[in-house]
Amino acid sequence: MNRKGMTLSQHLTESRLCGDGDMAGLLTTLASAAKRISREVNRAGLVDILGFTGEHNVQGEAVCKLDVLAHDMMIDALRPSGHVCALASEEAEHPLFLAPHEPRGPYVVLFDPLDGSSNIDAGITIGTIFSIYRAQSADATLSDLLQSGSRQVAAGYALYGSSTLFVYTAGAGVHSYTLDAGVGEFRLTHENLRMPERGTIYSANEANYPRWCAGVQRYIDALKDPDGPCTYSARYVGSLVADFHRTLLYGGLFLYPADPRDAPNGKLRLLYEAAPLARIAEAAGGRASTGSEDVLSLQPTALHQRVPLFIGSAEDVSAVEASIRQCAEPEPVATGR
Ligand code: AHM
Ligand code: MG
Repeated sequence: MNRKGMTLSQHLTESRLCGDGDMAGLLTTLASAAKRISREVNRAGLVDILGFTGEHNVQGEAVCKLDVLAHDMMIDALRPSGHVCALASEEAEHPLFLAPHEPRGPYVVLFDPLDGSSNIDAGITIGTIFSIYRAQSADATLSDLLQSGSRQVAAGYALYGSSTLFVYTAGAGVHSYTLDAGVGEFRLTHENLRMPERGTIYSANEANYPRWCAGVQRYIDALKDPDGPCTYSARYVGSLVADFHRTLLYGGLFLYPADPRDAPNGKLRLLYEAAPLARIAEAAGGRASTGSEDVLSLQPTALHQRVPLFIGSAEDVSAVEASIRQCAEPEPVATGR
């Protein structure tokens, strides 16, 4: 049977996702929210939802009207779904714990409702990233939201670009679906995606280069060395979810290193961005690192914690880690006679 083109619900039924909750139902809920957000993103210029609200979020960033709309749509879809007991959003300072009288399920979901906000008004690709864990009990607490990325039971994203895509992993492979907007269905376009072991693209905001550590600078210099093989190209959308999706398909490295002036702990958020994408990268054969540790091994200490991020093809991530390690090691002392 040609599986390509099957609907998300058909594919979820076939995949027989196991666990003590209705993971297929939760993913369907997230896909429905993505369809609604996609519709708003598509017509954003026609209605008054471009631009800023005038507010700043917990990270001090200016909030866009579409950020708020996407956040509300995610909460409105997930809260009554019966699949979750707690939610956390990059756009909200505090998590939402469902009350006992609300329909509660075994999962907690953390999400970035609209990643790449700075691109919204220019019609450039943006997305929604989500991360799913199992809670200890329906009376979830903050510790259920602060679990290490390795404990994620599923993760994924929706991409609002030239097509609307839905990508997820629930342990067995990474699958990608394209929205057939005419009929309102996500259809399978890539099953069991594998990231190339090495790529030829690096992706970074290179304006920050002067403030990267020597190991990262040296690694990027080597990729551009005119006397080297010069096999790499640079691509940077400025929406993590879009830069990651390209890296997933074509391979290479996305990096957002720490920057002592503007982002001493990195810019990207561990729980809403780095961990879910790390989960997908690893399920597709890639890697994600802070430069010295696997992202999935980190134990979060705060909901809105940031991390440096190096994510992509396994060999590219290991190579930049090696360069960082080398530069951190003390220079060998000359031992002349
Ligand atoms: P956002 O979630 O508020 O949009 O912020 C995160 C975004 C990422 O999508 C992207 O990789 C990064 O910030 C871009 O940062 P910069 O503009 O510094 O290059
Ligand atoms: Mg983001």
